[in-house]
Amino acid sequence: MKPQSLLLAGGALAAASCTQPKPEAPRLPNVIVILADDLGYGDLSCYGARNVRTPNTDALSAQGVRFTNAYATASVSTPSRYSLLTGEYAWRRPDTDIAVGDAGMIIRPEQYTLADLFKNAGYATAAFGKWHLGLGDKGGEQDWNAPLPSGLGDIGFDYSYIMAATGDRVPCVFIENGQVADWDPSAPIEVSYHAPFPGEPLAKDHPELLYNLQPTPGIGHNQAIVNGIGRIGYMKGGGRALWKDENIADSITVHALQFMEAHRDRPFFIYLATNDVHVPRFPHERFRGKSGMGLRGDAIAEFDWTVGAVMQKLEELGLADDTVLLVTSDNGPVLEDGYMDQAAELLNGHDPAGGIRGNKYGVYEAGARVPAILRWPGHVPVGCLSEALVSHIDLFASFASLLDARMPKGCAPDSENALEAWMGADSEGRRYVVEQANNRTLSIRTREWKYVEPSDGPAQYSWAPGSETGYKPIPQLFRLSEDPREHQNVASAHPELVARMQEIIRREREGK
Ligand code: NG6
Ligand code: CA
Repeated sequence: MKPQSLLLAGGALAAASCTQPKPEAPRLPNVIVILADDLGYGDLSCYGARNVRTPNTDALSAQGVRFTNAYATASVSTPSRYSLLTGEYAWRRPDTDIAVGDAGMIIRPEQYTLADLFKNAGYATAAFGKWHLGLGDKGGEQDWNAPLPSGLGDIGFDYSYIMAATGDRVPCVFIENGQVADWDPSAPIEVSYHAPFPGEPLAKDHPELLYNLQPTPGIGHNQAIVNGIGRIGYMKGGGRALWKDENIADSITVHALQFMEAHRDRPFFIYLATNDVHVPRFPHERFRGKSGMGLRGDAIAEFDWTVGAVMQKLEELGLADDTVLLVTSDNGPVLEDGYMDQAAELLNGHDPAGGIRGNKYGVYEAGARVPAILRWPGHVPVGCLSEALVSHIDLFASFASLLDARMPKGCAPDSENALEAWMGADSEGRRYVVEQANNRTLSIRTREWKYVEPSDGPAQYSWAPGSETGYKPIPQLFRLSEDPREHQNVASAHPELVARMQEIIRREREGK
């Protein structure tokens, strides 16, 4: 076992060791991955958040390992989730960028997924919440009023209760096991990402119907209106199946809790992808005002509630010690993301990026460096702070190792067994991590350095004012050990290092 560093109260780094407990239970543990949406590196109190309190997540950190160098594979959702669930870098495929709401299944049934891995090891498997990886055989042609011809059941999930894409994209309904939940025969659903439906009011023409949230003028979210909120895409019908944004966290969480209860007697794998804290941020009434930062901060409180509800259910079921619980995020934070929710104006000293540079969409550290906390009593050190370099890409092979499961040839090609690091026993982790930005610019993060390849993308996306992309036509190199905020591009002073980093990217692109 390698030495670990331990963070003491007050943030001081002490040269102590995390004591690694001896594994005992032979029973395979349940595994729950709670994946937040757009939750930044600094958005939890245990990562230094101000104004909002996240006691439930903080408690997990006190009982397990909290990572300071954990990475999603991308700074946006679809590629990040694709990689987590398949163990393949999303940029290897052309169709893994931010998906429209009626995209067809991006993960193909013949792919071996993380859910397949658990299912074949005898687990009950389920997915809840935000999906954003497409449904049905063919994009744009789904019949939302009938069972979808392909779905999560084909890629290893026994049960699913999901949103097809994101909260801001139609269709605004939950899909349960491949069919619209609470489908309303009196209001058949039609969805289009091309043309509006005659007679359906659009957000861009009817601001008076947007009683819950207004889109930022000139940016988008101005097509269909559902629950007094403008969306991306056109939609008709839905009736009683339409979600109410303020109830989304409850719906997702309650379904997950029910699944836990129903499968308490056998190991289960749960992929619980919250809608919090993605736009439109519209948490339930009981979280309003909790953060003093408006809707975004209150959505963080709501996210923490979900974490607490899962933990409480585990305790109730007597499973708290037999469960690996990982809490993390799909990508970094964004403030202005298309709705007038005053996320930036109300920060009041809070830094969603937790002191590092960047945001969702972009190349800098806060784009893909995310909170990650892993709890598994008796197996991972308690209250441990790990600086190991870990990436979601390795969860696949690491869980395979945990289960002692065989992986079919060719599956999860980019995933490495980093179980020791994820369990807090290896304080080094990966030699380097690959990060992908929204336009597929790749970066390499080593323990000491961060390299960003040249890119001809825009400095800012018109639809995310306030966020920087970091795309530059020149190589960027930062010495993170001295310049954690990536302020000083030292590429020209280190041509050999730049060449080496570029070579790593070239080899990764070629599949090594
Ligand atoms: C953008 C959306 C943004 C968000 C993002 C995907 C507009 C103006 N902006 O195009 O609101 O949905 O896509 O976010 O449409 S992600 O977290 O799912 O990657
Ligand atoms: Ca996201």
